[in-house]
Amino acid sequence: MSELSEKIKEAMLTFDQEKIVETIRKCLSDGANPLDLINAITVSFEEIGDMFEKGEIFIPHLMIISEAAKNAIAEHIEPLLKGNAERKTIGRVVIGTVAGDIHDIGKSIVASMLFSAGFEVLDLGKDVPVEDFIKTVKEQNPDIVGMSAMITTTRPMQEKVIEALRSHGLREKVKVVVGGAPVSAEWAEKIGADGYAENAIEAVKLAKKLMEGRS
Ligand code: B12
Repeated sequence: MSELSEKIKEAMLTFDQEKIVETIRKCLSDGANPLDLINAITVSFEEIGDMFEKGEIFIPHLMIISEAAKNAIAEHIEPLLKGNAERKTIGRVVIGTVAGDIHDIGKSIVASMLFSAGFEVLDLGKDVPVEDFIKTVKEQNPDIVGMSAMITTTRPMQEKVIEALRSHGLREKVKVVVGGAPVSAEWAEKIGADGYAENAIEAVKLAKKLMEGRS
């Protein structure tokens, strides 16, 4: 674990929201690069997730930590990413966390990074029903649909959306990218997605690559 992730994990384990937000803010004012900071937060969350799995911490703890991290990202990190954005739209993305799944921190980071890379991003939020993905694709005609799933039991919803795109005759019109903790390149291939990305930086690279050849 890097020094940055250690620092953030330590703050997270105080379960003090102000302390968590302040630590993240301070890392930035001490010169941490926003992208490194996002990576460090992700690594800290992995450790926190392991502690949760072992029964060392519980849902209320996770909720306190995730709310603080979300606030810190929205208030202090995202403005930096968006501020750097050179606004020329290179494609339109619809993104959301699949039905039954309320994890949205990673999805929102991916959405912000895509925005800052020049994509127009329509974020449908979390717990998004299959029909909402379909309706939005019909109405907004995006280039890419991105789906996040964080639980093994919600992962199959990504496949359901792809099946629904197919049955509505929309599958050939959009590229589909998937991500989230239980998602892998193998899974993406199995369900017929066009790509998988492990993190937000890779997600941007993937989205740009998928735009090649689209008009
Ligand atoms: C925070 C958290 C919560 C918070 C979520 C708050 C929020 N607003 O998001 C709360 C407390 C609400 C929560 C609830 C639950 N959680 Co939870 N949670 C986590 C935790 C600790 C961190 C997730 C996180 O935000 N990580 C930080 C972000 C930055 O990383 P990320 O999400 O992975 O996103 C990155 C990549 O995955 C990728 N990515 C993400 N989405 C997308 C989308 C696309 C298109 C692409 C290309 C890439 C991409 O890029 C992102 C940025 O780099 C994880 C542990 C873990 N290892 O992930 C457990 C974890 C996901 N939760 C888990 C569980 C079990 C639950 C609950 C079912 C618990 C319960 N019994 O109620 C509930 C689920 C409720 C529901 N119906 O959704 C399990 C899932 C286990 C499994 N294999 O299925 C995990 C893995 C913990 C564990 N080890 O047991 N949780």
